[in-house]
Amino acid sequence: MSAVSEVALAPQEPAYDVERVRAEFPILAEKVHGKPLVYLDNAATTQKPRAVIDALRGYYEHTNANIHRGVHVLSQRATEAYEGTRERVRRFLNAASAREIVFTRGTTEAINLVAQSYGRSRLKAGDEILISALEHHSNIVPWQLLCEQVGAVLRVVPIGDAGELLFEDYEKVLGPRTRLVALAHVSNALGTVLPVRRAIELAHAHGVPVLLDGAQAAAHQPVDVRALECDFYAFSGHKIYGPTGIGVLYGRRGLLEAMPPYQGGGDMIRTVTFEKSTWADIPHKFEAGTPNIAGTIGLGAALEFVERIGLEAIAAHEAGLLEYASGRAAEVPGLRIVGTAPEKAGILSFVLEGIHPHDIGTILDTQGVAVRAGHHCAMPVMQRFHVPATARASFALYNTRAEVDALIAAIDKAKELFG
Ligand code: 7TS
Repeated sequence: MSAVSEVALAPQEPAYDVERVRAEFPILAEKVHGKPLVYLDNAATTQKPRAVIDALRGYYEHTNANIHRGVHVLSQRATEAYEGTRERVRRFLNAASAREIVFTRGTTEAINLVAQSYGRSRLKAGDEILISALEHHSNIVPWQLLCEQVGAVLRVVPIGDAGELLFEDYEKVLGPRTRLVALAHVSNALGTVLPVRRAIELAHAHGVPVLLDGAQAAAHQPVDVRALECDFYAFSGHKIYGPTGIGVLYGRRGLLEAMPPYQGGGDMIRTVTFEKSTWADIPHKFEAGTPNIAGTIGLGAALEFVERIGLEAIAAHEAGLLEYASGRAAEVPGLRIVGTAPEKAGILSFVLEGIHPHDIGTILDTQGVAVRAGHHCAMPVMQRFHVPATARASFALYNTRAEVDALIAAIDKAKELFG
């Protein structure tokens, strides 16, 4: 067969089949207050596909054992599955080596690890850590703790009225005392996608390493740590259709090797005597104690699931939803969208004139629509926009335009009730 006819006979790339995707998530069939569940709180956590639920069940039914220590079959199976997931994460992030992948409890623990290991061993009084004004608390507070411990200074790059990073200010704040830059890849409160590639380039020109908080990015766009050239990248399993209690820290090999352990205990040592202990190689040096083995295997299943659908396709689907939702929301009198940066991920934060966001959240719930209402663990963002809180709809690969319509109908209902 000639190459030409092969192309001609190749099946059409199937369009994104959201109903098929939805069928993989048992929870989406739930009713809430007698109404079909419309789950739009995906930035808080995502629902789990059958593949992940089955992987967890399969692990406990056929594999369960501790890893890295048993000579018996189950322990070998568990170790293979655990380390196999590390390799899968490496591929997912396009890291150079599986040794650069550290399993943590989540994004929060990954950032604390970098602050306490890298930061505490390298930063001194007067050194500066640079973050942005749109960070989640977990990319603020660990640095504040570090600053208290070593006398370093936290510098904050402001954001504009659309929720965009003010890059000129970033260039100004980045200075001779900057020792580390820590930025969200995507803002959880506003949806802003930060210009991280440019930010990294500039930081590196100053010899400053960069940590990216990828909690809101990893499930919604392809992430390539080598193309980004970031030094650390953190994300959470539960926001990418995997279990809670498992997350990832990617760190450049040279940096991780030079860093002291974060926690001490079993599995992270090479030798122990009462006088002195020595450490295992990376990444085990950073994985003290029995890890979340089941969660890791569940994360592996989640990444496989996401890769099967494809992050490009997911990103396109969610961009379509955001565009549709933003258009519909703009038509609602009294509704103000908070976060209108030109580069946005599928997050729609809003306030309604005369109705507190918590009341919006409660009324939406009565209609089966789950959103988050509050400060989204980003209090400085609320202060920046002079709101106590926002209501936030956040989209995932299984959401539909009909669900956006349900959201808008529920908002109309809230307005009706509050007159
Ligand atoms: N960074 C960002 C940008 C986040 O959105 C979150 C969680 C975290 C870090 C922390 O992740 P964890 O898995 O370690 O808790 N964000 C949210 C949210 O927006 N609503 O609930 C949790």
